[in-house]
Amino acid sequence: MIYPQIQKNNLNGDNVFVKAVNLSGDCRALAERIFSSCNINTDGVFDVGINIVNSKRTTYIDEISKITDEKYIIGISDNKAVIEASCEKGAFRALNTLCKLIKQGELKTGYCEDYPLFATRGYIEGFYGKTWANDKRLSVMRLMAKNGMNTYFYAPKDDAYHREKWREIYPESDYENLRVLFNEAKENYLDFNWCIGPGLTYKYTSDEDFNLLIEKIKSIYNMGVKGFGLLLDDIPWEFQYEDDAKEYDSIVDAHVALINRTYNALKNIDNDIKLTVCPTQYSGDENGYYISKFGKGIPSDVRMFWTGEEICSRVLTSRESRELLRSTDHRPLFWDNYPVNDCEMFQEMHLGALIGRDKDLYKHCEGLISNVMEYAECSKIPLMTVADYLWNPVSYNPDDSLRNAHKELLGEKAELFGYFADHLGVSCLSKYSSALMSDTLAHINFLLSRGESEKAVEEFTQYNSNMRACLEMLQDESVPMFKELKKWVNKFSMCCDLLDAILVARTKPTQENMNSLAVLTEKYNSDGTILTGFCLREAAEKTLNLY
Ligand code: LTM
Repeated sequence: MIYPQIQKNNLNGDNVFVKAVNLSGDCRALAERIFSSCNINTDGVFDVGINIVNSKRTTYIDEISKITDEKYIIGISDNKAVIEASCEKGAFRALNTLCKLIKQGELKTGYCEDYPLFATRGYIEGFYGKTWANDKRLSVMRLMAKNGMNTYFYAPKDDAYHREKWREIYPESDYENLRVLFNEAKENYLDFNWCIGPGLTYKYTSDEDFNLLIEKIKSIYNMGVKGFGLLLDDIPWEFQYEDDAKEYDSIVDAHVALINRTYNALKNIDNDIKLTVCPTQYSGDENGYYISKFGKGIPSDVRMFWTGEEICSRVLTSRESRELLRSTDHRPLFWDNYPVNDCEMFQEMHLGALIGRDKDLYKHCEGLISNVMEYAECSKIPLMTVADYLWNPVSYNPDDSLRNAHKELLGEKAELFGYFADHLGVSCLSKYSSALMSDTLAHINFLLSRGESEKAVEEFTQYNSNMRACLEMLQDESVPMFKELKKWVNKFSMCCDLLDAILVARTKPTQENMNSLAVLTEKYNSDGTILTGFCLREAAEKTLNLY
């Protein structure tokens, strides 16, 4: 199985083994680039032909009654693959799929038709905390494009030039970094959106501030960017200046006026510019005065962010999307605050798969943009599941998607990594974690209840030893993801010590062993880093009938 899952997959004939390909037809340079990035040579005999055909077959999605430029069709016979798409973007998606099928040895004769169900699928660097280094940014971009995302938002809260110093033009080196990023996005068919958050100090009645805002946006436009975000989240609800309070009845009127003025100025610069905005009320009651007036007051083609019922929402529903549309005349562009782990979530590490988003959400929203963690390498895991959901939400299976993400990112280390990742599922999506550990303990409990104490101890010993092997593997800081996980690995190490001590106390319940268990429990509990959703000692002690 390849991920994201193909919509209509009839590639179910004979196996086709391909070592190298021979390119023909359209988009040769693109095909060359994709195959070489997957280490597949293009001096082989298996013919890959690309036909750019703009027809209903290659553009129309029945499920949403819409045209897309991302659809593609692949036909495979024993000596060739024929790709049909309406443009390079569709061909890009098809080539990535073909590469995955070849690399995973899953290429079979037959036919497939594929397209995304969510129109806008992407991620936003919108967190508080240390901003990502540019090489990390490029690496995440490439990965997410390969997995079918099509949109990127640049909005790091701790980029001073995005918020506090919004009036100032970027220094040369930061500007160059942005240019590199923008070019990478283009190469990977990601819509690049640069965002500005002036609301901490913006004076709504000041022409000078307005001109500075447009000048700043223009400086980014000059490198070719056409997607912009005006973010009014996390700013005061009160006016900062008396003149503003005199001019406007309420803050929402000032926001609507600013957005309309910005929209008109940008459209005068270039009609192709796309604007996305984030209201100050971006979650909660869809029928509130602010959000209703906000949505109804801004142009219909301005996209509006919405984080759901809460800032970090457990669920995102079609019901609330419909309600928001009724109240604001805008379908939400979901700013999904998962996997972000900033502010009060800083002790959590969000490695679980995306869950709790309605399967038919794509019918009622503009799309979904996932807010990432300060930890770029770790973000790749949940982001891959987001990408799978957004491409094919109907077939999306969180467990399978997560397993695939581990395999893709960690290769042969994936299986052992599962013993650690098992405990990093506590987030706004779920209070529970450690499913593998729960299952193991439940089985041990079952064995004990049948009097099979030796077998139970054996099983617990095996589990602890797998945890230890995993811990050993995680010490390897040459793996960039493991380096980011240091704080949680440290807690995991305490967890391993604790589990061993529980086992020792079970087999030799001496006072000394009991005391040592108490010390380790205290150490584990006094560390604020969050690992697992339940009390370890209690669960294990209960299981082993220690007392
Ligand atoms: O969610 C929005 C629109 N804004 C901020 C984010 O920048 C922040 O990362 C998340 C999570 O703390 N919460 C917000 O309110």
